[in-house]
Amino acid sequence: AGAQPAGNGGPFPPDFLWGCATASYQIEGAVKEDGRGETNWDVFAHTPGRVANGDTGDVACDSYHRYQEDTQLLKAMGVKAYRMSLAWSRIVPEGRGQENPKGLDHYDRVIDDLLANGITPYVTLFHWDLPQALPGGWQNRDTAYAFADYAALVARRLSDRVSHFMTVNELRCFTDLGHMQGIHAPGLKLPPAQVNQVRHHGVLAHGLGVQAIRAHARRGTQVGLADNTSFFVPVIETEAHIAAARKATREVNAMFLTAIMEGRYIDSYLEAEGANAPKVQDGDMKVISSPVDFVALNVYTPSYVRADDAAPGYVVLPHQPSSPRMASPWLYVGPEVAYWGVRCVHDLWQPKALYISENGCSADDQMVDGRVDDPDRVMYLRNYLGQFQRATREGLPLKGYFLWSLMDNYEWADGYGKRFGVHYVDFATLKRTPKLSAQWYGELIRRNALV
Ligand code: GBH
Repeated sequence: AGAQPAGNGGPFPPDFLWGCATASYQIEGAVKEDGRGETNWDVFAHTPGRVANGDTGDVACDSYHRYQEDTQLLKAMGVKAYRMSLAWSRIVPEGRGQENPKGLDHYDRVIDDLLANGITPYVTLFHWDLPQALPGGWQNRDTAYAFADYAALVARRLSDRVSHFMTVNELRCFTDLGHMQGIHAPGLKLPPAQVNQVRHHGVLAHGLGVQAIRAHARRGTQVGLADNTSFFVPVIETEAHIAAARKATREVNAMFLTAIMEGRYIDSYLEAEGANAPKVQDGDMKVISSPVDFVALNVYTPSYVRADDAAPGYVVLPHQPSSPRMASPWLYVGPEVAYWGVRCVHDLWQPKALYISENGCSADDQMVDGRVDDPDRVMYLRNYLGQFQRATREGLPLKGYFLWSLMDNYEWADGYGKRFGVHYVDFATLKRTPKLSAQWYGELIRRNALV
């Protein structure tokens, strides 16, 4: 296999873990059921003008009631693992304090159903649906401690059956999109110092979460995070350009993955932020860099870089008007990012294991005569998977892949207008229909090879 050129197909490692991913607010619905507390996304989605078409997650895919059907969709594709998130506010409705037994009972049932069908759950503790009752949300340092208490509770209850936890999903999204750009909940546009503080609370929550899981979960439980690191592709594969991609990866992610892996805010970040740098308490950086068992990456859009003689030694190249994109305007296509994302994270920090916690795309899927043919998605997945395969061939410790997403769902500020699923969901009837890509993914899993 070593002699095969990258991206030309062939087998994956024998124990490669094939999965699909979803997130609680995007699929569950049932927002007022069984004692679930309100979240920041309930409030945001119900605020006029915030989400395309006024869409909310009130019903979503109704997976709260249809989870058994979802398990069967996974099973039909031969998927071995399911990355799901828990709604914090079902388990602790006010974010801290009183727990809600019905919330944990629900996730007990979901997890038992997956296990009974031979599917391994990978559980994300926080995928953006923050209990609204937490005062100040992520602007308040206390939220990080509340998260740790919730993580401890989940670990005690579920770690007899769940062996892989991810603390948070995509630090940059719930911090910056929510508090700087204002396009996600809670919809704020804060000044830089406050944004940096929110980011600090985010990485602190991750670190406290890692410690809580270690302290309360069954021994051997694996813990990491799902990060949408900004990834860089060297335009030309020479040492100088590769070094530029590595440096860009380290510096652009300084407030997130770099801090987590290195236990400090690197000089370039502190210098750039100056007086706006986060206020850090004694011991914070040690907590933030609590050792993780794996790093999981959400890989979508590429950025291309080239080496440069002037500081900082790299130039991030803007996308061109001609750059190919999928159905979401932000979703540029650049399959090499799949290889270079994994490679740069490995070169910089050597995490023990890497996963792809999300990869997939939106496409203009249409149901015609009861079928949904989505050759664009198949094209996209085949190309990205060829590049992940290159990483495995070169011996990088990439252990598994979670396709985003099992089914069309609530795409945050885009509402139901952007479809990422390998199953089509008719949001009027909530009927799920496998797209051609689901059949393709099932065949890939069956052969454990790109075909
Ligand atoms: C991931 O976000 C999320 O984890 C997942 O929940 C989501 O459904 C999936 O990917 C697909 O988006 O409107 O141009 O300003 C990926 C990160 C966050 C990138 C929202 C695009 C909007 C950019 N995405 N962001 S824009």
